[in-house]
Amino acid sequence: MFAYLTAGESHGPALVGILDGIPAHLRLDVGAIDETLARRQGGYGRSARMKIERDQVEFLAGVRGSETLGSPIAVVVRNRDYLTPKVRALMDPLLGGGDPLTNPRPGHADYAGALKYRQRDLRNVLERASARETAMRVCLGAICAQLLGVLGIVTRSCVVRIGGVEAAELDDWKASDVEESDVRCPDRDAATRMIEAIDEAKRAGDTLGGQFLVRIDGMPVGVGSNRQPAQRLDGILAGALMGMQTVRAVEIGLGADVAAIPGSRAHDAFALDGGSVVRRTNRAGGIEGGMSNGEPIVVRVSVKPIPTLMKALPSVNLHEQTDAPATIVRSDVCVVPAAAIVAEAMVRLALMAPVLEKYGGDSVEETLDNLARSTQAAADLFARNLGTHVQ
Ligand code: EPS
Repeated sequence: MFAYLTAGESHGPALVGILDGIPAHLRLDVGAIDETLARRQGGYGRSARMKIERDQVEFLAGVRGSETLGSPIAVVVRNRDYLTPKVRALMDPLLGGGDPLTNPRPGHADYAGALKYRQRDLRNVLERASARETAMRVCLGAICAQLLGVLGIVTRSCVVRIGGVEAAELDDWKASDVEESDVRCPDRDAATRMIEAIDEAKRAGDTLGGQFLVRIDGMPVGVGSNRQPAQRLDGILAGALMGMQTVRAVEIGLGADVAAIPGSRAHDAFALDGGSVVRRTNRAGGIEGGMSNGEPIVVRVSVKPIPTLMKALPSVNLHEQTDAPATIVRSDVCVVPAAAIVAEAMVRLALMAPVLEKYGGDSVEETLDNLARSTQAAADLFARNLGTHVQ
């Protein structure tokens, strides 16, 4: 029903993506896709590579006159770095070559990938493992955002920790406060300290990880399913987010904190407010029984410090079988703000299958009709039930 694929090496000619299952008649705002791509390139602590790249989407298929056709969508984002003769000589798909990289970086895909694919040049592993590839995920996710937006489903993120600096607790935040911050943190005081921490890490040749929240508003009740483990919405979201290069932990609602508190403080009591059933808390983070429950979905994601350190970690030269520092390649000091943007994309991509499973539709109009009918039916069901009780 819905699928996507990406391909592309960090320093190859381009990143490409295919998105299959987007209904017909979605009017695309291409400027908004490019803006999202630019957002991923931003954030304090990125590498000099970001001055080279200016990611922009080009459509190859599935779109005509800025509207989706219902056929598979194919897109490309070109790597500007590839235009450099030195990079081209390394990475040309037919003629590329060069001295092998031999010293794996602890924490990176280098070592496991070399053994798995029997590659004597670590470059053949790291080119795909590089987070450059996330530009295409963000591109495809930005297309999905436009369909989800039509359905009223909006995903946002904000950074809440970089290294040892934590932002104040927050339930919600203003998107503009996030956009104005170089580290995508709405707590200004914490943001200043985060930037200082990144500067300090840079001076020390080190890197920093952190944490961000992803929040989905407008999700109708009943997306996802308790039918089978693979259909649970929490599992689907966690799997998608763990599918990012840097992610080490995903928590929903109270997350790991539920382990330490009694049931009386771990759940969200029901109450009646006028004719509506309401919750005063959202400890479950918007998902119960593997299904959306109508509350905002709130996910906390932890990412590791990236593994390329300018003050290289101890490693070995795999060719010479000698001790040697890990390979140093140009790298970022902190990718937490960028990772938050990638996480938004992963969430949007992950939501597509369960949302389309529930509402379906070959055209956006049909999907909207199905959503409206389903929402009305849910409201009617509750009213009828009350009626039956009264009789
Ligand atoms: C990356 C190393 C750096 C980052 C890159 C990810 O690239 P380079 O080696 O070309 O300087 O800038 O991230 C991106 C290119 C990007 O678009 O996010 C790595 O080793 O993972």
